[in-house]
Amino acid sequence: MKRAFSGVQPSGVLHLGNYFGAIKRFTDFQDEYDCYYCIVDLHAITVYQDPKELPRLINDTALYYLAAGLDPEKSTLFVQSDVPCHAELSWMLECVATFGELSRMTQFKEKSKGNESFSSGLFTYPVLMAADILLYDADVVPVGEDQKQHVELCRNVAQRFNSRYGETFKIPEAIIPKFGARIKSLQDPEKKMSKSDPNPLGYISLSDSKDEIVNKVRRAVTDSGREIVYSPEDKPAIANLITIYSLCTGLEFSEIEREFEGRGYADFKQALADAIIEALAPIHEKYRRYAESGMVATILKQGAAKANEVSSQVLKRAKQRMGLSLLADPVGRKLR
Ligand code: ATP
Ligand code: LTN
Repeated sequence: MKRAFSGVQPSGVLHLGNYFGAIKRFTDFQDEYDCYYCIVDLHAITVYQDPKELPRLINDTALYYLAAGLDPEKSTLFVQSDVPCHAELSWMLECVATFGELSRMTQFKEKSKGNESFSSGLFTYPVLMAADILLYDADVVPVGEDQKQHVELCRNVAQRFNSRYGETFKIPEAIIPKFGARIKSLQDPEKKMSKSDPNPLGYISLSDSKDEIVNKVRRAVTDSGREIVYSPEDKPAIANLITIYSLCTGLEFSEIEREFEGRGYADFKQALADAIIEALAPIHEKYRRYAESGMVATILKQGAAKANEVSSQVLKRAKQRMGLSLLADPVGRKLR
């Protein structure tokens, strides 16, 4: 069975972009792939996280993975900091990745912009992400559009490692959805919907109540004119809302245009709010059931045990290739 790996940061409450661009799709891979899904808390601390809040955010992210349909019988769900190999391989790969290639990462440029002081972890963040993926010999990495460049960096670093030290890592491939790979902010269709948006009107979080959803959709920015047509160049705000409506209802863009022909933005927004509420209802229900069951800690513990088992083998291989850890692996011993 081929392997899939992906991760989500526990850096805030998950939103519709995380859901349609990532975690909903994770569940689509469960039957065909051996899946590893990680709550990347070590990535989250590249910007300050309140230590009193972080455990709650980690638990909540796990609950949303499960509520979105992740089946712990089929997929391995775990927390990154419970598996020490991630940090260890990350250091080894930092010695292979170059300063130049890390400096070109758009996410780093965006997140560091205007900040006088940011952590060095924010800069080396993509190397830790490469370690996450490579430790599981992943074939595919389902992510949203914004992570494509990071997966590309992972491929480059893995190839460089392989050519320098001998065949060690499998070269993974990013799987980006055709639609919903970049859901935009409801307040600014130039920006992606983001958990770190200081304005909560920009995103619909998976925990929003019906009233909050109605209010956010009603206040979402629109374009000039009043037609509901999918035209991302001329009408980026409406195109974003149509995309969300399509993802919630399963309707094609042309069907949506036909449904709202001759009707204005107000009608469309009402229907969109209803569609989002309907799409999120089963998630809320499942979230509640998992939260009440108290099963999350056990699921994460079992996940970490499995992840430790798999990743330690790959780490051992990489260390041996690099000539490290002679105590654990005497010279000449074949690991594969
Ligand atoms: P932040 O904006 O605070 O950096 P985030 O909302 O981008 O966080 P991540 O944990 O970094 O969340 O991303 C988790 C997954 O969700 C990734 O695969 C990412 O590509 C995807 N994703 C994030 N935002 C969007 C979006 N607006 N549209 C589609 N996919 C998204
Ligand atoms: N960088 C990603 C989260 C992430 C990830 C990964 C995604 C960390 N490690 C490995 C896929 C595979 C983000 O910010 N969304």
